[in-house]
Amino acid sequence: MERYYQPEIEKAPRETIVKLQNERLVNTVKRVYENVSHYRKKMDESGIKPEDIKSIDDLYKLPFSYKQDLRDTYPYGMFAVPMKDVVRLHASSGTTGKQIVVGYTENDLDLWSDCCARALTAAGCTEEDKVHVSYGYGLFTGGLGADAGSKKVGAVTIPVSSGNTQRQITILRDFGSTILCCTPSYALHMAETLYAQGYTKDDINLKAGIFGAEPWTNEMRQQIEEMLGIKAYDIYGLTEIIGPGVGFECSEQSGMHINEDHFIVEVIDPDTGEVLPDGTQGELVFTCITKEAFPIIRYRTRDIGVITREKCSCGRTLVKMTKPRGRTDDMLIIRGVNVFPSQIESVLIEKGYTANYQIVVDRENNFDSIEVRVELSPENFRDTIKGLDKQAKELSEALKVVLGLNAHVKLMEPNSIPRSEGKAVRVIDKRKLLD
Ligand code: DLL
Repeated sequence: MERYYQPEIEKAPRETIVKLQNERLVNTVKRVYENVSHYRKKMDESGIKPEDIKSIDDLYKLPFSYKQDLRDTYPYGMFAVPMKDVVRLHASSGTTGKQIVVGYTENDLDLWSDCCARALTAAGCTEEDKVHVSYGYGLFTGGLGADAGSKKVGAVTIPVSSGNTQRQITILRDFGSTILCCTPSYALHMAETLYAQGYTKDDINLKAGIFGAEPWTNEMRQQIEEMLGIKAYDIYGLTEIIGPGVGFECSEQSGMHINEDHFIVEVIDPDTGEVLPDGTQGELVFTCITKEAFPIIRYRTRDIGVITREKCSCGRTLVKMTKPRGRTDDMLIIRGVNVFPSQIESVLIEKGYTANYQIVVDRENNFDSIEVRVELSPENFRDTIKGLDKQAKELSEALKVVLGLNAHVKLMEPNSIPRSEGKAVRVIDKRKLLD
């Protein structure tokens, strides 16, 4: 039996959703124009006044927002309420060293937990369940987002956070977790650790998992489902919009319903910015229409996908998006952490290395690894092994500060990284992440 957390919205007739979206968009645009100088300036430059936006049909007239805007206004320049009304901050990687920061009011946290509660409920979660959250807690939105959704549903929340896989397995077994929330690669890693310890799916009590924050294939879904004896559901989101729960999968497991009463989705041609018809592949763009502290307008996610309004067997009428099919930029997601090659490059240059480097990403035993190969120049070459080891360690530590990840550093002899005649090949991603 299909469960809904807010059936009045999730199964609402199209007209109801459009009416909500129209009202909410008009209000949001007015609010950001009045309260955020960044939007006022951008709208003035494009000759758009809030009164020009009368319904969602006018959305295309508004200027896009980009990650760069968050950097330019860092840290709080795009907040639409005074700081006294902000009760939480989250952050995620920017394209260089600095993180991008987003804020939430009490109401924002509440609607975010509703979005996550819809996702959990669609995966079968009730107040009888024990939700094991292994997304990281902290500035990353995964942990606290899933946690808040579980609290709303009234389930037992087990806030394990990420890491220490042995301990995760002990908790899964001893506490009888029934729903697992983590990245799909970590779910597989946990499954393998479980079997390596001599257990099987019969030794745990899981029935479902809600996995996202990184791309994963349907083959991976099958593997996870078989090993853990569960149904594995996808969940999509990004810090700039709210965190997890922008979209979530239902029993049909064929794409994610977007919480359209809070976020308007558009698909655009990434080159021209033109809005594309439903069913066409393009870049996903979201507009927040209910958030108070950080209501971003027409945010270019860089995620490539397709949306469809075909009837879904689950009964929900909310529009569906496919699994993201890649990105229009070079962002990598490693163990759920967003990494831009430019962040690595800035560290290398700051530490006096040349820009001759290569990033090799791999996945072994469902655990992502990242190796940064960097060429030494005659000036920074130390000719003792001890000296080289020390140098590699120092660089790895500097990278960890910026990326929040352990990267293996391999120092290479001068001129040993292949030069390309065209664009430099900086990233070698050996993982197979797309179907
Ligand atoms: O990853 C939020 C999240 C947490 C989503 C937990 C789901 C579960 P960011 O760190 O800002 O936020 O990364 C956002 O991750 O633009 C996508 O490229 C990618 N991404 C998120 N969910 C999925 C998914 C969180 N289900 C970026 N499939 C997004 C593929 C995903 N990619």
